[in-house]
Amino acid sequence: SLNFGAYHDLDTIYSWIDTLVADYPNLITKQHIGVTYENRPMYVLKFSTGGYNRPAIWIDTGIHAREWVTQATGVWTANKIATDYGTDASLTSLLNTMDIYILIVANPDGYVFSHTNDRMWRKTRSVNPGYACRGVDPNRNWDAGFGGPGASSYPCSESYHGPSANSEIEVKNVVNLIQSHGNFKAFISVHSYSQLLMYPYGYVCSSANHQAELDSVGRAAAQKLTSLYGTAYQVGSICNIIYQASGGSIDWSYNSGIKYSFAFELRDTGRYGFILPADQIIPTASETWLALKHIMEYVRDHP
Ligand code: 0X9
Ligand code: ZN
Repeated sequence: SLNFGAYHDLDTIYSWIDTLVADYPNLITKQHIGVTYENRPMYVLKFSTGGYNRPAIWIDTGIHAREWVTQATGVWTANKIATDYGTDASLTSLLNTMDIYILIVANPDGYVFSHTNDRMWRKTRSVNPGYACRGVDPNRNWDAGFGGPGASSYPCSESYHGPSANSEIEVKNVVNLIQSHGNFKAFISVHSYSQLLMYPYGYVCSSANHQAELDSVGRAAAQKLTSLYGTAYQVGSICNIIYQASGGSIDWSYNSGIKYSFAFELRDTGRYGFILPADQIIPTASETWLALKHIMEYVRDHP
């Protein structure tokens, strides 16, 4: 089986997804949500014990290609849910009333490019007409303050917002799934690095309506995370604890009515940055799981 303490390329992750689904056919299905700019498939894993369109949790990893510890954490987390269902009482009760969706590689074209050409690639791989440089920042492309402060209109910028909201098919595929489902209660987007747990807003620096509740849930989640290895986390709104950034996914999900919208920045704080040594994958995923579980349990208990 897969070595969870190593980084893997897209083909390896995609084949592993098939073996996981085959090993847990009563719990996991693979949904094809569309293709990328370069025509690669995008797959979401759905963890469900039945029912119809149950209230659901969304988790995406790897929207920024070079943030490799996030795709690796997505793999570890999917395996953790599969193996803990039926033995961990809390996760089991959660999955008896809710579904969990995980998109492990949210930016497949960028992820492949980060393996084959440029380890530091961040964006999508779409062509910018009239420019030699490719790609849009897929976390500036959502329909939430699109094109505002904290995004660039210059196509060669690392934070280029793209020609229009949802111009990136990888973003549009997720938007379509979330909207057609219509019953997501939490939306969690996983990035690296900086050790932060954030909630809306990023496109403005004013407080979200549910700021107090999101802050207390976030603080409790971060406390659980820290309890495992002492990893320090900061909690706050995107604008307050990182920087103003428009067109971000969790601002879009929050404004779409998904109250429990959070973004993580996983390890570390800059010693290795995006090139986090593989021996930190399992510790990172393990501590993050405690925070994810706290958020999911809170959502389950506050319907
Ligand atoms: O700039 C970003 O998109 C994120 N930082 S990163 O270094 N991973 O690129 C922070 C964005 C906060 N999250 C959302 N707006 N969803
Ligand atoms: Zn990122």
